[in-house]
This record gives sequence, C-alpha cells and structure tokens, in this order.
Amino acid sequence: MSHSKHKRISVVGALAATALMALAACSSGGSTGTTTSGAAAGSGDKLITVGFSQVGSESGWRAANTKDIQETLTKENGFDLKFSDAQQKQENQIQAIRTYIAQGVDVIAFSPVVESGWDAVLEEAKAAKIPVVLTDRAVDSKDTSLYVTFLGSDFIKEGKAAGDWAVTEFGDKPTNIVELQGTTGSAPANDRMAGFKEAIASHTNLKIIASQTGNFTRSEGKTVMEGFLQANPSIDLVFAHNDDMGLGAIEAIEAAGKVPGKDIKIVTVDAVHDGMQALADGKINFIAECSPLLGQQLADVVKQVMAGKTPEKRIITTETTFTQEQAKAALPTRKY
Ligand code: GZL
Repeated sequence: MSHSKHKRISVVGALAATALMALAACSSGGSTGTTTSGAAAGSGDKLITVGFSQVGSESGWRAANTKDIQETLTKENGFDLKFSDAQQKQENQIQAIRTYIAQGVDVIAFSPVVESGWDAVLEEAKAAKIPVVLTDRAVDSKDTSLYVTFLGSDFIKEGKAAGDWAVTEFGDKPTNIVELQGTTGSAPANDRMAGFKEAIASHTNLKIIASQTGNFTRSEGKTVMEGFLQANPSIDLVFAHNDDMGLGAIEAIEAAGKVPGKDIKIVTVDAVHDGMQALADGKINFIAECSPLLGQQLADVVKQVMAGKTPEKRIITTETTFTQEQAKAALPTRKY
C-alpha cells in the first residue's frame, strides 16, 4: 500500500476516533457542553431543586434579600430555584411549602412571616424526607428536628444596639419614646423589642410611651406615626424596627412641621440604602445593621445538606451599626 494511501487511512481513522470521543463526552455531560438539565458545563450533575417561600415584598430589606437569593441560587451555580412571594400571609407560605412537598423538591427554604403555627406543615416536610432551611426569621417550634438550620441575624442584639445608643444619646434626660413595631408575632419584632427594652431597663428616664405595629412598611409606619404625634405632644425619640417604618415616620414628622433627627430623633434597624441616605442626611440618628445578603450562606447550606453533611443548627450573620458620619462614608460602596 502506497505511503499516501496509508496516510489517508490513518487520517480518516484519527478523525473517526475524535468524533466518537466527542459524541461520548456530550452524552455523559462531559466537558464539551451543558447537559440537557442545563447544569454548568463540565459538571454533569443534576440541578438541586430548592423551593423557597419568601415573606413578601414589604420593605427595601426584603427586596434586597430576594434579589440576593435569586442571583445566587442560579442554574449556573447548580440550582433550580422555585420562588414564591406570600404577600406577608402565613397561609400562603404554608400552601407554598405543601406545593414544594408535592413537587418533591430536594430542599425547602423559607423566611417564616411569624414565629408560630408551623409544626404541622414542617411535620409533613419531615415525613416526605425533605430537609427545611430557615432563613432570616425563626419559628418557635419546640421540635428542632423539623428544620436543618436557622440562618439569619440576632434580632435581640440589633434591638439592644439601638437601645444602647439611646442610653448614650439621652443620658439622664427625661425621654419619651414611641415604638414602631414590625409585623406582630414575627421574630424580628419580638426580639428587637426585647433587646431594646433590655438595654433601657435600668434607665428609668427613658420611657416607651406608645408602641404599635407598622408591619415593616413605610406607609403603615407613616400612618402610625401620625397617630402618635396627634396623641403625644412631647416625643423625643422614635424606635422603628426597620428603616422603612422610620422613613414613613420622617414623612409624618415633617408634615407636622417638626425636624426629624433634631426635634424628634430616630433610631432604626436594617441599614438599607434609603435608610442610610436618610442617616447621612441627618434625618435618622443611628441604624443597627441587619444584612439581607443571605444567598451565599443559603447556597452553601443546601450543598452541605445534599452532600449528606450536617450544617450548624444556628448560623448568625455578622453585622455592625452606623452613625451619621459612618453612613456618609459607607454609602458609595454599599451593595444594597
Ligand atoms: C429582618 C427581616 C425584617 C427586616 C424588615 O431579618 O425579617 O423584615 O428588618 C423586613 O425590613 O421587612
């Protein structure tokens, strides 16, 4: 056989071998492209389906929390995220969790709008052998086997930070405080109130003269503050359980012809952009941070669970506090 013919046969053979290898790689989800499930190229792994029930869209914090979760639990990162917004109604969250159980998702995660009333549906998830991750807010279930972990802030610490600031700011001066509470029965409302009261307990000159829920929203915070202003001629400080209610209080205070941050001081929790801007502008006096950026920690916990590992039962997010000067410095680089 001539050299050239030998050459032709060896070239054809090599091409055929290459084509066969490429075909084999594709079908096994190998490095030549994504598998049908859309998993990242080269991973070949099935996507992890996560059913997430979100509280709602009540505040700037919630919007930042939702954005971070949706931008982290992506197909590129190995997840198939099923996401539902409960419009701050527990019955909607319970229904969403039951739907995820029926769909047979790999993991259920949710931020419980209130602390109580979850045992039955969590028992159903347990019976279906679907692990549950609590993010942001806690439940008061006595049976902690009903969830893998609670990932979120220490709300008592946040309330205490706000109270400690008030003690320093007002010293021995007689001080009338009105409290804009978060959603009734929610962990952040219960714990921030407890932390704040603990901080001021031994300072009898600091008196909470009125408390009412503004449900973590700007509009309800404004309405409640209007009522406080009509009923109480002398208010020195507003303690709002989140920035959004504090921003609503600013609108009410200005409408009453008073200067927020001066005539009536304001301390809030969260440190979302609009709150930090009001702090920098001198309309809020102090903010205890509550980070909404829980997406990466949630992704890590889910992957640990899927790998058969046991995450810590309680994962606390790290946070700080902001004065007006610190807000001016932090604003340009804040992620939310
Ligand atoms: C706290 C979170 C609270 C925020 C509010 O982790 O649950 O709910 O403080 C939000 O802004 O509405």
